[in-house]
Amino acid sequence: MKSSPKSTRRAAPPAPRAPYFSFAKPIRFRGTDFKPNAEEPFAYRYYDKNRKVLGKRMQEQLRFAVCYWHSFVGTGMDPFGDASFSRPWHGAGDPMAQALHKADVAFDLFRLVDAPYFTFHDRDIAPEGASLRESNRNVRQVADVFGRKMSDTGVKLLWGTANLFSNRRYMSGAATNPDPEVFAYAAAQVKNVLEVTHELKGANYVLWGGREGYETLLNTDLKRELAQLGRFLNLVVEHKHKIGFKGTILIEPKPAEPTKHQYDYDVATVFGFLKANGLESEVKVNIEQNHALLAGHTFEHEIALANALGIFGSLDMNRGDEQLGWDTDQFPNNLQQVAVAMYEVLKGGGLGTGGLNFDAKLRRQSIDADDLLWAHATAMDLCARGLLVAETMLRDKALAQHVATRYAGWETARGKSILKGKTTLAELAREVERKTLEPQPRSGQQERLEHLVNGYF
Ligand code: XUL
Ligand code: CO
Repeated sequence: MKSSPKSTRRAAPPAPRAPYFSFAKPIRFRGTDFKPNAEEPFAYRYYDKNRKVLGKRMQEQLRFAVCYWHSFVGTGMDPFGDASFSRPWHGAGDPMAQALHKADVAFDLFRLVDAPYFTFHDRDIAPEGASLRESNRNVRQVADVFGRKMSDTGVKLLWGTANLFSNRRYMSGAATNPDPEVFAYAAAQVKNVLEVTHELKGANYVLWGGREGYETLLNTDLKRELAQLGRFLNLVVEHKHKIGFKGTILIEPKPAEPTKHQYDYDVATVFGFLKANGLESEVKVNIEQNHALLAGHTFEHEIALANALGIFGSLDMNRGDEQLGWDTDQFPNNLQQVAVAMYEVLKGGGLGTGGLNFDAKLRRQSIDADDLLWAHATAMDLCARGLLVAETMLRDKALAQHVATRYAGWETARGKSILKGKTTLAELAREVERKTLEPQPRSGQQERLEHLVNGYF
């Protein structure tokens, strides 16, 4: 008996899927008078993307990005409990088909909240294969789909990154692994994602050293590991130039978690590391609010320092919890925190190639599909409101004037000559010894300034 030729019978196209979200139309700007109703449960009250803020459209000042990992990969799992979200593309099934389903839902979310950018790790978008070659092929396949969806929708890539921390091969580090073969594997993985990011016209490429640190110094050659990390970063920068990638390479500081100590501890540490490796004009920082808190800093401190050092790159917007000392990655919802952070961003000249990436995850009990929409849209509106407050702070100039007056002495000939190195330590000492009057302390007026800032809300 002859078997029927396979080519004559084509598989039936998959049945159309029901939309994942209940919102059909993109969320619109309606202004502060907007009242929610059954037809339109949410509208932007502050995020008016075309409104000009300091000469730029709000969309360009804020450059919002949705992150792939928390929103579409995260399952709601915590150290004590299993998945709670039950996304249809999770669980058993063909992993590539699931990746494509996930991509459809992701681009639907971008459309509905009107997010201009997104971010991803290679492992978020496509399944890991049996070999690196296969994994890379999967990533490229999904990236091709992204490319088409991006040109259809106008959504852009804020940054891509490689996941060098989930697989057990990286348990002792990627670039800082005691085994050079793991270093090589990580390099191969980064090469692929950097090239994919370049092809998708990403504005930046991020390196977060999740496992680049140590659990105990007892088994760690710290000096050697730092040298490995420096070499790795140089390789990435060399390859960036070789392929002509014009985006910014960013390091994302974090002091700990998952490891006890991470080498990219905070902005100051990263700057020292860049200097030591001659990369301070090549690489900038992606600062995350919750990471700043874990390092014992405020978000605005890290932004101000990065601006002062000339390495400010981009922001991962989220927030930690006052009582929990770990990376809770909550969606930002504290107006004052956002406003003072945006004030530092604007003072530094804005986001440049960076953006506001919501590296934030839904709480474990927020299990409805629409919770993803609510979380992003409300966070976007809050950030827009924070931007407007920051604009007022900047335009009002009262804070800037206070600071200028406080440092006015350094603008005099005397102050300038000291800074220019025209006076020696001995000369300064002689001058002071000749004087009879002490310098007079002046108030820092902190409470008054805090009151001033409260008035901007
Ligand atoms: C981890 C973290 C990462 C980076 C990208 O705390 O923030 O998701 O943003 O690897
Ligand atoms: Co982050």
